[in-house]
Amino acid sequence: MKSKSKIVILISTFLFVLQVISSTIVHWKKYDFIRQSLPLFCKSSEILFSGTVHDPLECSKICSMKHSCLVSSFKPDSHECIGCQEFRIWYVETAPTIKHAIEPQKHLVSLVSDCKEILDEFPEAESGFYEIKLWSSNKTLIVNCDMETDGGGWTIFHRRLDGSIEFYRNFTEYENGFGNAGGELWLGLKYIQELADQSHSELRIDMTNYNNATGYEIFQEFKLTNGIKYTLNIGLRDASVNVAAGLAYSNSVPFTTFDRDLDTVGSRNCAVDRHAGWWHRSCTIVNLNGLYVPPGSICKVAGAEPGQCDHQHGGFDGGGEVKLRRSSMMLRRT
Ligand SMILES: [Ca+2]
Repeated sequence: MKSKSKIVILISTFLFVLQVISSTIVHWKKYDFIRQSLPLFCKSSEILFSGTVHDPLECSKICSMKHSCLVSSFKPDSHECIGCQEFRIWYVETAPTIKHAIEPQKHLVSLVSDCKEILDEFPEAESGFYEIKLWSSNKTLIVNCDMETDGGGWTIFHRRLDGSIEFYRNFTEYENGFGNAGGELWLGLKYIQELADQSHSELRIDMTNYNNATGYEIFQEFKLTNGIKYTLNIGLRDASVNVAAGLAYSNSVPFTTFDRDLDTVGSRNCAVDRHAGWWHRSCTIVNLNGLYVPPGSICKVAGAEPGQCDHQHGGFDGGGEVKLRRSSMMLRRT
């Protein structure tokens, strides 16, 4: 009897472990995700099933059993569960550092082309990190979407926060991008150009100085033209701006880096003078890619004259002499 009990216990244990393992496999197989407050993310035409279930695992299991179900979603407060036939949007994470958060989902393919499309389809979408697929190249990118400022739908392509990323880079780096969506970022000229080429877009730049005063400029048309010259084309400055940062001075100007001089100054390279790849004319008023200089630090790069600070991360009402703590640039289809 004893040995029979042992066998029963062993079999029961084995079955239990097997169930746990298979549950775990099922749980991850369909890349299910849990939403705390937002509506479940799949378009109504793509909903395969919906209903109330006990927990996310049950939701995932139902999806796993249906061949055409690509992703399931569970809402903890109402216990709603849906399965989608087509994966549309992957909401990544709102954490400031996203590297680990996005790793498990990297293989997922989403079909939204920018933050504006996300907001159009899901008006309650929150600011955060989303995977998008660019409309022409089909390149997938993780982008940071601002869904709050002035109605939201902004795709952020430039951001300075803390000086953690070096912005004195060559043309190839400016073309392909550097930094990351969760921190300091330059998305890349070729991607910015493609995003802006999708339709009419507006451009917004935001700045915060070291007194924590904020300012912004908006331009009604934004394009990067002339192929790999990435010439800045911005339309009229929106009347709602609250600072005159001076980006309009760079209008119709190609992008210059220290290894690719397209500015209008024959005797020198503005990217070297201003320590930044930028749309330098001769040279610039606002310098959002310049040297990050916290308060108390000396604004000094090799070759600069003593007291010369126009190579710093600067630009506010009145121009680049004002040090900036933060800045961002973003675009939105109109
Ligand atoms: Ca030059």
